[in-house]
Amino acid sequence: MRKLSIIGMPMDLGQMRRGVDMGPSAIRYAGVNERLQMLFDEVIDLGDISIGRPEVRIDKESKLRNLELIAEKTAILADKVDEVIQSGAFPLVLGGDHSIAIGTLAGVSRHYQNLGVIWYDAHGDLNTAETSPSGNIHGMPLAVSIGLGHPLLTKIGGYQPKVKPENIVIIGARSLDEGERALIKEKGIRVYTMHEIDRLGMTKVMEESIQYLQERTDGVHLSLDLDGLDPTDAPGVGTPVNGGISYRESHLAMEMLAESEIITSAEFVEVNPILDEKNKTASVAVALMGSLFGEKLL
Ligand code: 4U7
Ligand code: MN
Ligand code: MN
Ligand code: MN
Repeated sequence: MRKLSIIGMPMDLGQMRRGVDMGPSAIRYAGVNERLQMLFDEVIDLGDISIGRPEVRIDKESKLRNLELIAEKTAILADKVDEVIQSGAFPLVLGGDHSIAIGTLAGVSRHYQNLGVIWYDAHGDLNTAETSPSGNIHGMPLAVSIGLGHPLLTKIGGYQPKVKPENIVIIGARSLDEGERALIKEKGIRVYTMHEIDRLGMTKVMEESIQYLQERTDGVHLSLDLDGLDPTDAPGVGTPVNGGISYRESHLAMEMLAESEIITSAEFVEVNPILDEKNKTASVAVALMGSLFGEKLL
């Protein structure tokens, strides 16, 4: 029996633009439940994790903005994701800004010796307080997952790291900060930038990524930041970068992941309905989920 559980994580504390906390609503409004019900024996929408933060923010100058609240809320998400996996269902998390991945990965990685991660994103999200140009924690979750960053974040769940650098594949990168580039080289993280996607084509990029992860991991988490796509296809994101992955290429990538059957958990993040055009970005997210979970054209 194939089961899927949906968890909404309406958190916007990892960055400074309002609206990404409405991502889970926008994705539900775009029909995620209906779409995925066709593909699973059972889809359970667990609703949203309560963030309940006050409107006023205080630490505007911080190098780790909203650190304590993010640590508290992502730890709750980690336990929820853990519960879902224990129940035998596939966990699908709806963001929220990308800092939520700190929690998702903390929950998922308890269940795997050698968790793999596909980080589909215009950015590396490999900053620490020392390298971040913004102090926004949504630019740090991948660093946190390999054990780099503030202990309040790296130690969620009581152990670290959650993922080994060599088990990570970044796809779609085109905006990397200096410290992130250095870290990628130092740790040997596999990255397919837009250059490789243009040059090799998405088919080859996905074939290589899937083979690479199949050889060394026992489960693979897909962390899909909608800004990995080109802003013409996914305009409702807080940190758009031109020259991104196309809608079709993204579908192909999801279809190849479906065929490979390597994905064991997923999250779709950074959907911001306030910045969007008629819920286009949430609709793209739902369409990509369809392909990821095995929807066929024919
Ligand atoms: B996202 C940035 F400086 N790197 O750290 C930073 F360019 O989750 C952007 O990928 C981070 O959307 C973007 O603030 C985080 C910046
Ligand atoms: Mn991004
Ligand atoms: Mn991101
Ligand atoms: Mn973003």
